[in-house]
Amino acid sequence: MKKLISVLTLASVLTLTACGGGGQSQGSTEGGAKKVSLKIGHTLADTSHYQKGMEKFKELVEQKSNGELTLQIFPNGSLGGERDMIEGLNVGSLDMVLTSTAPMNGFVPEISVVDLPFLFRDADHAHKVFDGEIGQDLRKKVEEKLPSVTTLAWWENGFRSVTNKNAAITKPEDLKGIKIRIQENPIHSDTFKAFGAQPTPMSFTELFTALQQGVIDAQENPVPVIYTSRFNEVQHHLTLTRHFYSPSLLMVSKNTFNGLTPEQQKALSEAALEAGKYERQVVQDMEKQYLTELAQKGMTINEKPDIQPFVDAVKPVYDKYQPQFGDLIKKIQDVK
Ligand code: EAX
Repeated sequence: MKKLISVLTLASVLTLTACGGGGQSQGSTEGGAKKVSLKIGHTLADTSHYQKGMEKFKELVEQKSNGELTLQIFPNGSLGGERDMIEGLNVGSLDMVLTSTAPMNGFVPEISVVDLPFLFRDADHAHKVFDGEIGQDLRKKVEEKLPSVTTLAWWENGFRSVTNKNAAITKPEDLKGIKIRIQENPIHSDTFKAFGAQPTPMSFTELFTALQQGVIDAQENPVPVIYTSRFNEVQHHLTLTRHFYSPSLLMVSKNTFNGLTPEQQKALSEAALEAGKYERQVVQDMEKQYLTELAQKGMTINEKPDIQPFVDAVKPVYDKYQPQFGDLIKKIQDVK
């Protein structure tokens, strides 16, 4: 099995290499400047919030660079799962990636403080954290641990909630023995073990098939992901646990970034920040719209579960990770 995994990982990195990093020149603009096309990958559907944010990012990048820069967007995990793409960025075989933070744990353990359950009160609290000093410090930490990566902006995946195939989840005990797919992250694993579930770490690219084949019973993701990845076709119950806030980080390979002119770097950085604000609004809009549509498509939705028993159940998770993250946990909680 180990041999198969290493062959598959090698194949993913080679695929990324074939796509090439460092930007690809695409002739010249009318003014004679070299045009550069940048490849950017993500795992979600081409109708998702990530995709909408990237289409806005592309529009802004072209506008701010006077046509010198453009993006080629690769959705649906076509360049691999998030860990593969982070690896590709790190080895310079991919220009840019938008990834949630959970799979980054293996590269930058410090960032996983944000993956603690029930850490963020609401989206406003999360945005204040990531747009402030803490968010900047976390970006610096990523760049220290991944020296061949430049971070551009915090975007958003959203608050993650649980879906299950056969029965509604109303209290932690309902998760006892349930095989639930989680992202590759130890805090996520400890959280669902604390609920009594059997967490199965898995790349997003394998998730729909695993649900369809019954290899796993349940999964957890934000509402826009559940809708645009059609999980309602293989999951019948949604409970708005909103147990993790899932931020996303937009990153560019340093090799690519350093190959741009200062004006192009400014255009890319400004566009990333502006598109991130737009993408966050898309998440909020999609959450409202898609909850209604998921119910219309036949999902049973528990919109107001009693969260306190879930919060009480994860106290041992905080006890375990407090020594690793120290007062940063309280700093995040105290952001008003
Ligand atoms: O970042 O793996 C997941 O469940 C994530 O929500 C997805 O890849 C988007």
